Amino acid sequence: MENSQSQTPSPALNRIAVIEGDITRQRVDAIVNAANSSLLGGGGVDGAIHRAAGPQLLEECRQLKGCRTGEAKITQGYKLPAKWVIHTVGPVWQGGFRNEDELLAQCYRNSLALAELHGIQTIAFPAISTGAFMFPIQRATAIAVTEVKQFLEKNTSLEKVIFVCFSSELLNCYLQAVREIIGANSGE
Ligand code: AR6
Repeated sequence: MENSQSQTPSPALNRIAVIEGDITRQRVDAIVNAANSSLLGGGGVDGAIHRAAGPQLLEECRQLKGCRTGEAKITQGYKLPAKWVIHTVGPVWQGGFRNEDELLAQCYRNSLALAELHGIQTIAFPAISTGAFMFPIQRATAIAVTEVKQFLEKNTSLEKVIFVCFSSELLNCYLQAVREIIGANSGE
């Protein structure tokens, strides 16, 4: 029987990559930081980014006067290979009844909008909220892939969005989400 589904490839296809690695090593225009609302550093990916960027990052972050959950702010990357850091604050998982899904989606939307505004062509995301903030991984990766896909369908300036996974479990979740939501396998 003929496949009745549309054969038109999504414009997101080929512009999304999923890799296992350390986001601080990525040679991209911007990396995204899963920060907290103080923007003054912390553990996890936030701590790694501040360590790799050096103390000037904290100095610039101090000027920003914090960031609300779901919003995003941009700084330079200093000693990082990335020129920019986009800091966003994911929601703390509280069982799913505190608007966590929408707030996480906003992190991706607002980070991508800032990237577009700054002419960024390549951007790497960590799995926002899935560490200290305890957002369930499968649910978080589905939201991440959905938001990036929707953004890429309208945007033409972003060339590559990379999901950087800090574990093979996360890598498998992203690959599955990409298969289910975009309909193709993406990876390197
Ligand atoms: N590269 C890529 N991903 C990483 C790296 C790295 N170097 N290090 C950790 N991850 P988390 P959150 C992954 O806890 O849940 C901080 O203290 C990690 O495996 O960094 O949003 C902030 O200051 C996980 O999948 O961020 C906040 O207080 C993902 O990054 C709070 O944690 C996110 O884990 C934010 O919590």
